[in-house]
Amino acid sequence: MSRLILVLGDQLSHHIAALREARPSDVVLMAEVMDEASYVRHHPQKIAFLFAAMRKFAGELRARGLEVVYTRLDDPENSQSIGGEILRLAAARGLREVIATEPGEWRLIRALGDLPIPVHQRADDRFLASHAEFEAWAEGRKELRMEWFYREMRRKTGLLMQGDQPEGGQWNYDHDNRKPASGDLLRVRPPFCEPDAETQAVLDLVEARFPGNFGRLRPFGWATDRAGALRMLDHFVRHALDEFGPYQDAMLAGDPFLYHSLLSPYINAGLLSPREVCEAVAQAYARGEVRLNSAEGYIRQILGWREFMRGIYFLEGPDYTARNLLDHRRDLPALFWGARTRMSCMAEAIGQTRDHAYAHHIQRLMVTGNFALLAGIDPAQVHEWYLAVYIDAYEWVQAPNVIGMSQFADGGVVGSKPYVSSGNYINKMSDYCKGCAYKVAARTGRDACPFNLLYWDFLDRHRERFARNPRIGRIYATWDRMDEARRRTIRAEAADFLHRMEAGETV
Ligand code: FAD
Ligand code: DLZ
Ligand code: SF4
Repeated sequence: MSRLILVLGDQLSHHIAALREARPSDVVLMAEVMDEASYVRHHPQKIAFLFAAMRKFAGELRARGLEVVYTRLDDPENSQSIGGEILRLAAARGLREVIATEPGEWRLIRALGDLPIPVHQRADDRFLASHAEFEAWAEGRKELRMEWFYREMRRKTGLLMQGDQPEGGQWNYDHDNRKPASGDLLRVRPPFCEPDAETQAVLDLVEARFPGNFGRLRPFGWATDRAGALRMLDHFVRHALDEFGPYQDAMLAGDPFLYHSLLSPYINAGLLSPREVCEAVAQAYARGEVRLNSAEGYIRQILGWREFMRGIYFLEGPDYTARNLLDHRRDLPALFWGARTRMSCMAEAIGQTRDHAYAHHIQRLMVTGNFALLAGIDPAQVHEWYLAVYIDAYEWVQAPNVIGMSQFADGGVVGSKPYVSSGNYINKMSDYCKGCAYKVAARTGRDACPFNLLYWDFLDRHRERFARNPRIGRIYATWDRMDEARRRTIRAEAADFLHRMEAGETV
């Protein structure tokens, strides 16, 4: 009996569980549908990347002898939902069973489960830790901390291990990292993949169908197939990995990528496997081409953070994205959608997001995320923004990063303290403040850096919650040492800033 094999847009791997089961008589379904392309207003480059990669992957499957039914967005028969396309194909071909790989979002897991046809959702074993392994690790722990989970994963995979000991004697070399960067004319930029005819056709489609979405569609330079993604990996390992560690937290005006890998879109969509990326990095270290603090730092991001975040998303359940521990209610201001701002750090991070559908981790966490948290923005709106604007954004990874790590809306499941800072941190790690209309050294007054005002205002508002936090509580001694008049000024100026921002003034 033939079965329907479902392959979603972020499951573009020949080794994905559902495809491993495919028999010659089965029919593979891939579908471009409006439901997926519009559950948030995705950045045009994100839609174009996925549609182009889906079309090319369908071609590869056919070349391997599989029958693929591929629905294009403009197909007049398109029901515009994954469920609708499953039922349409099943009815047309008399298929009675669906084999799928578990989607990375509760919404779609439920939608598949609710269909009036049996859908067998196989475990997505691209991830190195299964749900059961993560649950077993989390069971009975008072706090879930990435570092402990990461060590388990190092032991499990043997990556950068000498027997049962970590390479070099330590698990983590971050004390050698976190340096600010300076302009370097010799820095090699990531390759730009010139779109071929198939990608051009997708770009035209996206331009016509998603005209109002935030973000520039062109120039579009992402790879859209496995061969291209492998070239990106090779380029990163050769030209950027060695410097990745020291400069992973640095930010520079006009340099959106620094030494970052830009591999997240390919890993998340299935074009690269997390394990092969980690192995390529470990091998470069073994060949003596890159320093240990860079190799370890990079592998920790994938083996540690990426797997940990996915574990949290599935452990915490479908209500996770609705959490709002700090009861933040303010609307996301227009500057997140590109309205002019005088804050040069925000203009840089949001500008490159508009142009490339990309910002690196510290920009997401310590610039835009930090601002949203300090300003008390509704985390559901912050969540929707991040899910929309980044090319690598899928709920399983984006939600724990935003609701948990960045907005502290989950009450400390992901992190033990909120990631907040005044302008000092941004000034230390970037050159943004030099070109800013505000003065980072000014704590109050007309030119005071908004991060300075909002930082103290945030801590003051949430004193009851954070004063006893062992990692942040001591900061209240500094606040208490300020005289009352200064504290009143900070509160009043922060309120004025937020008021002007809400009124749509350029801030
Ligand atoms: P690099 O700096 O080169 O890092 C290497 C790889 O490590 C990445 O490709 C990624 O696979 C992994 N990685 C690093 N940090 C994390 C992390 N915190 N969680 C999961 N994987 C990580 N990552 C996404 O893939 N999708 C998202 O939607 C996403 N949203 C984020 C939102 C916020 C507020 C924050 C703070 C982080 C978010 N991240 C997200 C994590 C991280 O910022 C991106 O993975 C990274 O910037 C991707 O660029 P890169 O490939 O150049 O990463
Ligand atoms: C993100 C996305 C978009 C924009 N479009 C499609 C699509 O048309 N068809 C499809 O199969 N998948 C798409 N995706 C990826 C899904 O939204 C993703 O599989 C789920 O969010 C689960 O991670
Ligand atoms: Fe950002 Fe403040 Fe620095 Fe301006 S002065 S770039 S607002 S941190």
